[in-house]
Amino acid sequence: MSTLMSGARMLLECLAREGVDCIFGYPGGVTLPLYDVLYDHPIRHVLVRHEENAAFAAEGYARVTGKAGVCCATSGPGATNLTTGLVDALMDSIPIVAITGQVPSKLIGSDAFQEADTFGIMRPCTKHNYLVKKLDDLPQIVHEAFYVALSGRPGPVLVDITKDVFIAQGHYQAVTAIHLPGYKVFTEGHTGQIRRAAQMIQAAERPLVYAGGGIIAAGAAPELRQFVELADSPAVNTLMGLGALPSEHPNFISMPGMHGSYAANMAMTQADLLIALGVRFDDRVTGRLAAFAPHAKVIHVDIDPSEIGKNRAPEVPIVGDVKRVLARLNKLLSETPPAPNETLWAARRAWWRQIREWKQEHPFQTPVSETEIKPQHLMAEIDRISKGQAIITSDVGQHQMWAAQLVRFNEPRLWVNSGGLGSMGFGLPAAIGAQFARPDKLVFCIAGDGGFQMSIPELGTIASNGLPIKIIVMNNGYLGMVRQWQTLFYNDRLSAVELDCFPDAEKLAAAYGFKGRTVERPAELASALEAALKEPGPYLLNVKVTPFECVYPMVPAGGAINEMVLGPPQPVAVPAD
Ligand SMILES: Cc1ncc(C[n+]2csc(CCOP(=O)(O)OP(=O)(O)O)c2C)c(N)n1
Repeated sequence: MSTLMSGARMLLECLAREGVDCIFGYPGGVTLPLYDVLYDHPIRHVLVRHEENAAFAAEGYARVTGKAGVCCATSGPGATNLTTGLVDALMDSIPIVAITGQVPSKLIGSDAFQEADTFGIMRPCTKHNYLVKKLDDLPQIVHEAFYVALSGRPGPVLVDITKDVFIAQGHYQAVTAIHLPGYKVFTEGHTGQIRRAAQMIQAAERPLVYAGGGIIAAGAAPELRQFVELADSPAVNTLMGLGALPSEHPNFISMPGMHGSYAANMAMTQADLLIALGVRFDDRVTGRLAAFAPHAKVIHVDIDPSEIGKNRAPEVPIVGDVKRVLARLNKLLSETPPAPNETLWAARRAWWRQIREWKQEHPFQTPVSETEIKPQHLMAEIDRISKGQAIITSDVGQHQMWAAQLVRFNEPRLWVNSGGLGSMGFGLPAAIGAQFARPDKLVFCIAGDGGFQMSIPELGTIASNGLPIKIIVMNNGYLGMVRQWQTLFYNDRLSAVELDCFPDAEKLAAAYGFKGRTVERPAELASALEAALKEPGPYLLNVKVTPFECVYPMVPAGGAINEMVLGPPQPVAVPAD
């Protein structure tokens, strides 16, 4: 007979069996029984400074490992504070299991102290959620939660547990099967469609692989690499897919979309076959949908059937695990080489030539000034140091786009950013989760001065755990991305975007017991970054950059992606009288 244990201990037993080694959370009244068993349990609990950051940290952990990240909050305000992080995970398909405490079951619906309808609130914020009111249900639900979070298209799952369940005593019953009749995951892909796809790939004159976060979620980077080589196709990686194909791979063009490269957007526009792999035809990628990839037939592979045809109807829809589908496509492509066809080969050569020309004509710009640090210069320096190997978490804004454009990622799960929801305040807590998951890795957090100020309390978490995160604030004195839109589309009427009071970085870091510094001269930048790296502990580097730089290329909202603005308007020469 197994040992008698409380519901709280049983929960930890379930988590341990799921391989959880660390949870990010914040305690409260109804989770007291849980925190009491955490006191001497081998699972590590990381006390963050705000529940939103527990969810973001769990995301950081999940994004760099592929395992489910776990966060925990008390009932009422604790649970509602998790919301942004869970929606963020939902938008980016990140596996999270969120545990919340709920008031005792007999008080539910009585407006009890710190009661909120967490189950109702979280319904549209999660892939699935549960309310546990009976101890006997607990193990089945917790194991199911992990299964749902990790299987198919990953996502956040919430388990709301009443206080009486935490306290009740019972025996852990091993869960031997997960049976969810309404939840089906199709992994294999349709054989006939896969064969058709292979034929179309071999017959295409201007193929283009459009690969996204689904490749990373599926662990399909090796298959993708083999596929682009066998298909002899250039490839773009979306913001969520950076690292899916190494930045230095010869077939890699770069990121497409609103701030994508000229070559990537032109290739999307001119391709005759788009091989869309684990992507969702997001509006930031497609621009004006009616004008997107106008000459292309589309093969769309995705594990989530609801993505197929949502924004663009594909000629070849394939519902399946992109790793398995690519493996089958690779087998077909290598077993049946195309018949010799000189006209087709000439067209392919011309396509590659064209892509090389586009890349050379308009690469991403990295201007360097002698008097001011340009934001692009900062990203180029971070790239030089990280060599495509460091974990880089980013907040949201201009710095995020410049980092995505200019920093190389030669492996999946190095680039950690809030893509779909674009949640400011994400970068620093995500770095905490990433560093806990990968203590062996160099972790940079790149944040704007706006987003960083949303996360300052988490410096406490970093300091108390001695996490050697290198925090780089790209400080332009503004909410830069909003300022850019006001400059370009609202006659430069800068409204509520100036951040005129930023703390002294050295003193701020010192207040938490670690080192920090501000740099503003371009000549100091490289050595300041290197000094930050040499420091064994955390480091806060506040980099003052040119305030009024805009991110280019830019596709104005509603524009087609080939209608890029490539740079700032050039001053018009005034004729002399
Ligand atoms: C929580 C949240 N609030 C507001 C926004 C809207 N927003 C997007 S970018 C941005 C400016 C970010 O400024 P900063 O952090 O300084 O970064 P920068 O753009 O200057 O690099 C704002 C306010 C958002 N994305 N998230």
